[in-house]
Amino acid sequence: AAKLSPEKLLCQLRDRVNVTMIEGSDGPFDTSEWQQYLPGKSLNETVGRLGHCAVVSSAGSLKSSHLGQEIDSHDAVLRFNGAPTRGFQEDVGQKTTIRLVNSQLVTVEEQQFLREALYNTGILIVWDPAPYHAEINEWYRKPDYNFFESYKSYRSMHPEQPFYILNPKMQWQLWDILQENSLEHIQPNPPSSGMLGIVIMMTLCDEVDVYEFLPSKRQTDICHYYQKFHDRACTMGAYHPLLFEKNLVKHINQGTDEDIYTHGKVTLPGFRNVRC
Ligand code: NCC
Repeated sequence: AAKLSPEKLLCQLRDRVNVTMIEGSDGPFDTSEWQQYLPGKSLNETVGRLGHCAVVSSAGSLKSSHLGQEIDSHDAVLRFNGAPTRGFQEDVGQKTTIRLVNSQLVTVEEQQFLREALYNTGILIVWDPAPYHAEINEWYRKPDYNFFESYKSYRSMHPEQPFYILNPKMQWQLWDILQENSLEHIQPNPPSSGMLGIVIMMTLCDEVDVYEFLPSKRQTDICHYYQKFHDRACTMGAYHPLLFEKNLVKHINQGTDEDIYTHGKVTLPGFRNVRC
């Protein structure tokens, strides 16, 4: 497979990856029960048109980065899973506009998820690994983690906080593009929360700065900036095709290599600024 030019790749991402949230009119969610739980407003209506956005990976290399002020200067900031800001503002900032969480966290760590104040800020989006190109109905019957009850509990406790379920079709549309643009065979597992979050922000924003997804000179085996846990797989990937995701993001980066080295920063255009 020959690699596409960065311009063509951006067009493929724009035209083939459908970033949508589950709505009350979608298949198994079109019941009167689900209408009570799904947000009334669409994500687009909730966030409006966003200018400059930041995506903050959870990598250990954010430690001692002093990127907090720069990150907070963006109009909107997306963070992942249980990544905290309190106590880490100097390095990661304090603004959280969107938090993307995986279904494992919502299910396995349900007690913390329902209790910790960390999750009460900003807009929540949960995603779950679906079978390859499955219809919503099939996925609904056998989700990877059955997070639906926990989702409903959270919605009952925080009815005013927007909380969306990512349409699972997106992950495989994105995976196909990753595979087509890689020379090797990629394990058939969905992209990481990091890669999904990047593409979500590219649909909402004019421009997206991504921090420490491509590691800077601070690269480390420490998994997260908020934990003392060492594992190389966090940066290189094990279950998720992280290495392939990072190669693709490097390919479409519009910033400089210097920015990657010093800030772990990549700059990507929003899809509305991509001309095909
Ligand atoms: O670790 P995690 O990811 O929450 O990190 C969020 C995203 O940041 C990027 N990252 C992280 C660490 C690192 N050293 N380099 C990075 O580039 C990745 O893009 C990553 O997606 C996930 O993707 O949802 C993941 O979630 C965790 C875990 O479930 C949550 O943190 C909740 O506790 C997974 N870890 C385990 O299951 C043990 C991880 O594999 C993927």
